[in-house]
Amino acid sequence: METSVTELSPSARRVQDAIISAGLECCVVELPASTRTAQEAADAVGCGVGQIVKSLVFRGKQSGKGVFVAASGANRVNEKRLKEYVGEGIEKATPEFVRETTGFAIGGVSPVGHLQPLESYIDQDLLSYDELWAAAGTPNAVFRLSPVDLTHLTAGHVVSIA
Ligand code: 5CA
Repeated sequence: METSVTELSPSARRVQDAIISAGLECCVVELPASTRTAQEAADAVGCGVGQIVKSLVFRGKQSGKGVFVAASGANRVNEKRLKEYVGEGIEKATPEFVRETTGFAIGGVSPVGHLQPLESYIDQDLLSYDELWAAAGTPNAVFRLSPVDLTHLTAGHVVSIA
């Protein structure tokens, strides 16, 4: 029998599987509207831009390691502060490095389901909301989560980073 449930695209499926593996019940949804930017995602789900989890990747200048930051959509990451937390100079990742480490293309980078384990930081401002929304692998896939879910999924250090 036909149902209205359509399959998730492969990247969104990878995120959904990672959520399930972590023991959480958040559901990835693929929307008709673009969720490529934090503002578009907020408009699409009807929340404030501050409740959008911006998934950013940086690269350690000396070690070359990937550093993941989950920031509030309302904030700009203070790179000087991030450098102090990481303990070395950092630079914004290239789109190629983002894909290599997370497996996602910019605009759909999720906080979960990365190809490589990344040292992770969480913007403390995200903890002031009951409900957050994060990208789920594609520029129109998102999932709703709580701040506790986010800390669980990323094992990130909660820091002041705005
Ligand atoms: N899907 C939405 C939110 S649910 C989303 O992915 N938004 S985002 O803000 O998390 O991702 C876009 C981010 O990717 C931008 O804030 C920016 O920091 C980063 N980005 C955009 N273009 C580039 C680029 N050319 N190189 C590196 N990073 C980029």
